[in-house]
Amino acid sequence: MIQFVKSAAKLSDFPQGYKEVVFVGRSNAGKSSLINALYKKDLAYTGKTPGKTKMINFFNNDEKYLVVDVPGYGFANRSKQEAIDFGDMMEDYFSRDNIKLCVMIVDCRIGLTDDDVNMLDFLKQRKIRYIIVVNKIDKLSNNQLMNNKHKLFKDYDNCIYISTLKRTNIDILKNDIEKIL
Ligand SMILES: Nc1nc2c(ncn2[C@@H]2O[C@H](COP(=O)(O)OP(=O)(O)OP(=O)(O)O)[C@@H](O)[C@H]2O)c(=O)[nH]1
Ligand SMILES: [Mg+2]
Repeated sequence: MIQFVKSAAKLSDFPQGYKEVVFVGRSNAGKSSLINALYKKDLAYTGKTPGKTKMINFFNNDEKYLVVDVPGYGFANRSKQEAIDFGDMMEDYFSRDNIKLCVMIVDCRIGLTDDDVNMLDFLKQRKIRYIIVVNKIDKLSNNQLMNNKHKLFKDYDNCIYISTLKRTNIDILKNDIEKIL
């Protein structure tokens, strides 16, 4: 069973003692929707407007590991103060050593943004395992998707292509996550 633990914004409030899988990506890429598809309907807040997730949300999966939903980066409407807080919060979050896997969600129509690439560099440097999840494939025809695979994702070999909406490849991804944790 999966259960909400808490929302937190600073180091001293983050839960301790569990392994974690964290879902990162551009605002609106579908992080919270994917968590709901993988674990339980209506667990995390989702929405059409970017910036839905504001704090870091922790969910406990069967006492085995925590599932972590974070706000998206690249959210343009953030105020300056909010942007600073966001940076501090993420820095605090990633300063801990219990993060076993980072699932990066990317929109199949957009590809990896500079923020995504920076994040990947950071993960490699910290030796944190990651999976790149290319989401919203229901929005493209097979031809368009093929094209984007060649154009946008050719440099990234460990991608899994999914649709959260249609549940395409959700079970495969879940299996991959559980294997690592
Ligand atoms: N068509 C389609 N829409 C999707 C898919 N996954 C997510 N969405 C939609 O994308 C929008 C954003 O989803 P969220 O899950 O809230 O995105 P997020 O990455 O958590 O966004 P922030 O919390 O703002 O960082 C919602 O309107 C979702 O319904 C998908 O696979 N296909
Ligand atoms: Mg969200």
